[in-house]
Amino acid sequence: MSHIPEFKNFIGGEWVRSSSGGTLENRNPANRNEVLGVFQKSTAQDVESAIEAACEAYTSWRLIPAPRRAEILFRVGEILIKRKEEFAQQMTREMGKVLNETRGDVQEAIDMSYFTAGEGRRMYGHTTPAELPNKFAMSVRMPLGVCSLITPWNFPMAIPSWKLIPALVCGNTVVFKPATDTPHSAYNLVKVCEEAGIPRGVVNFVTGSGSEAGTPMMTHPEVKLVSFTGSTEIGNTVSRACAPSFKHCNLEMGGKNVIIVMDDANLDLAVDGAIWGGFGTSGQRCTAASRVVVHKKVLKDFNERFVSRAKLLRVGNGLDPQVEMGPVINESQLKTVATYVEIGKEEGAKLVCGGNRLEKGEYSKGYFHEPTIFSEVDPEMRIAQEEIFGPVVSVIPANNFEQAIEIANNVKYGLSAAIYTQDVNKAFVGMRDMYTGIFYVNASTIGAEVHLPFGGTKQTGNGHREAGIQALDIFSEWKSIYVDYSGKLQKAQIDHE
Ligand code: UN1
Repeated sequence: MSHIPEFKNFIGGEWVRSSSGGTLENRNPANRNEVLGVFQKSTAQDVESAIEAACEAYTSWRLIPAPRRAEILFRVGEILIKRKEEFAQQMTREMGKVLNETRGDVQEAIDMSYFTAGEGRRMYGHTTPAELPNKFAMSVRMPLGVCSLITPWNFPMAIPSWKLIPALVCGNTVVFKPATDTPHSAYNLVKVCEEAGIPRGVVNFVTGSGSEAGTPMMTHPEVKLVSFTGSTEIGNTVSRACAPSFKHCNLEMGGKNVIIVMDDANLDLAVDGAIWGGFGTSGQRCTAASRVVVHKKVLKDFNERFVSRAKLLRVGNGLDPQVEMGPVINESQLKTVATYVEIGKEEGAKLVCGGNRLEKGEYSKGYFHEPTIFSEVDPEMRIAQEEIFGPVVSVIPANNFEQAIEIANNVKYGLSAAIYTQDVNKAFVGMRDMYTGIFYVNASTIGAEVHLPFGGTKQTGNGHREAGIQALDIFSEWKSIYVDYSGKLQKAQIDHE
């Protein structure tokens, strides 16, 4: 048996074992017999130590000028570039998505490092005239303190970077707990932070399950903010845990994203978009296009092309350059997909592609599922309403544009939506009327860029936006400052004559 490496927690600048003495295996979802490493099975006590270390480091980190903090973060980007291929390979091994996509994931962390490092020299506040003579008024951003970062497995380096890098540039310190399925990519990012010269205790890293270790991340009095990406269900728990002590909490949760295909659409392009949006990352993106609302005039044509393309998709181990779709993350996710396929059938939707787990030959050791398409889906069906997070797409017919928009909006989530049309007027109505945080014209629902705000409406989020300069609003608080240099008592609103 080959040697299985052990990875430790990172607390106060030291790589340490969990106080539980236990470890968790990290396995390859394309081959569950392959153990990639063992990671610490952390306890609440480990998390508390991490919070204390973060708290101590905060006293000096917040005083380092933001441009200096940003220089270190720029170095994070430089190191990530050098190690992009290695990290992408390791990411494909630990979570299955194809190499091109894991390269993109690492690239997203690089983009975030460079973009946010620039903010170190901006982080603009305002100066504004005061209403009284010889008085100066301005607003500045200040850090919050210790931030808890809880991240998912589908973008195991990109999403942590969306939280970590802006948190640090603003002067916060962090305790970071990645998803149990993807500790290795998170470890790689933390290791890079150490190598880039981030001081001890500024970034603390604990692995393990949320139910065993997560509570202090949401309840400890020194934690000022919890930043969470994951399911709406767990987001609800996080939100409730934060409420009694009024901790800030930013939540990025589920989606039921939609592509609208109008009768004047370039159908080849629309099919490309539906394939990429529906089956990229095996449908395991918050932004995945799990619904396609198609104008009835082009429905038959669209369905034929969409199904024939989906049937050609090569499913397999993401390390193989020929493969277009990898496995899903784990057994439980595979069961969820199978359950929704059954629900779709029972609801009377027409299964026109896939529908089965792949189990034979090269698939026997992994969590593989066929690209699956239901047509003739009623917008009220559960498969058209609930997030599946797997390679299952529902095609929903629409009689006209207005109905398409109505169907598209009629879900409890509001992350991403897209329209394929050649009609500029319809494109603009879509931009205005789709109540989502992200909207695409003639492009699929996935592939947001780091310098624009990312997040959604309704049950997708709680009003925040990550990425862009908007992320600074999550990781800092405003302070308004008045300097009175009149040498006498001046009363705002009252000394008005
Ligand atoms: C997610 O699925 O949680 O826009 C994030 C996209 C990617 C990020 C997805 N850049 O699809």
